[in-house]
Amino acid sequence: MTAFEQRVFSGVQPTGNLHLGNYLGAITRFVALQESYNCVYCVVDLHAITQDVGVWGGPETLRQSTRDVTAAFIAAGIDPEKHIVFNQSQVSAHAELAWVFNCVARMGWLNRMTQFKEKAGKHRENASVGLFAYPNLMAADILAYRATHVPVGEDQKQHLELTRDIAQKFNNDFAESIERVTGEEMFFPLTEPLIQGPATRVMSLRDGAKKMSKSDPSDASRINLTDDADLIAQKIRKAKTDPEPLPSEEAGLENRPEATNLVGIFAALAERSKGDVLAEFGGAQFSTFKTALAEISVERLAPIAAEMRRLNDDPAYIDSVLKRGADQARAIAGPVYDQVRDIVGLLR
Ligand code: AQP
Repeated sequence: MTAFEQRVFSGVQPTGNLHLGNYLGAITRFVALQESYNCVYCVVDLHAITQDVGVWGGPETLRQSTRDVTAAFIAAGIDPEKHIVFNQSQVSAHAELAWVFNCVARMGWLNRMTQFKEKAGKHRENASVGLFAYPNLMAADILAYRATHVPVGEDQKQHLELTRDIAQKFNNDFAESIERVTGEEMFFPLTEPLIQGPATRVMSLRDGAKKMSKSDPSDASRINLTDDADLIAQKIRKAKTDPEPLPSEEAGLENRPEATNLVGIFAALAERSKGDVLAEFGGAQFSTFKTALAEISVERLAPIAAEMRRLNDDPAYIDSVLKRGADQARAIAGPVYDQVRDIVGLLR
């Protein structure tokens, strides 16, 4: 059995304001994993442009959003001195390997992807080819580093399964060549998703059935990392709830999506279990709970927003982090892609 070096990879799109869902579902996990793994964290700008230019805002906005996500990574506690932080388009192996994977993945596999269905909506024929092939690029992002673990929110689970299918098909299709070139049985690992914690799927504040998302037209549906204390308190005060008081046990949250969401957010921010939160707030009205939730949200997010503002005043520093990270990323992904060329038979 081939032994792979343990490595974490994950990415965030620069498509707009980062929100509490991105923070709790992904970025806090990224920070925690730095203790035990070598990590590669990427601002996936090539993914951002798969949507209409109106969604990601055009060249100036994309440059700014790429720096904003980098600033959020650093402000939340990712250490670019110890781990790799860069933007995807600076490392050409991502796009090159994605092409090879376009030829490995099957149309039928991609046709099943629910994110494409949601994002393309009723205008499937008008969606970009890039949006359809997005999961192949995501597989290339991960496998260019032969990453063994990927921390993501629940919404990315299906894409991670596709990444494993692509790795497996590549390993099978080219088994003899892999053995000849590398002396190993497998070239790509079957990457494990890390979907952990009480907030792997943070829902919209306006609709407990929809995930909190950067591209939701209603700003009131999400808490942005850069919202100030007053705005956070106002959005939480107006968050949709039901008329019942909070239950004292988790079972009482059944069929109460908005209550489940708010309790999950509180638990994640306070680093407590939902049961523990309900033991404290069971029987309370939402008004009381919302005041406590606003307090803890501000306590956790305000220092990050302040640090993001400080970093954003120095774009040259952010760009230098991304450049150094890209050099380090290239040193790993370049040789992996060169081996892929040898395995597939692309002369170099
Ligand atoms: N609501 C969420 N709850 C928990 N985790 C979430 N993530 C996104 N939304 C939630 C996780 O954040 C990471 C980065 O996501 P992304 O920017 O690459 O793309 P996305 O999943 O498409 O996020 P958005 O906010 O919904 O962006 P748009 O609106 O641009 O599509 C991922 O690990 C994701 O799981």
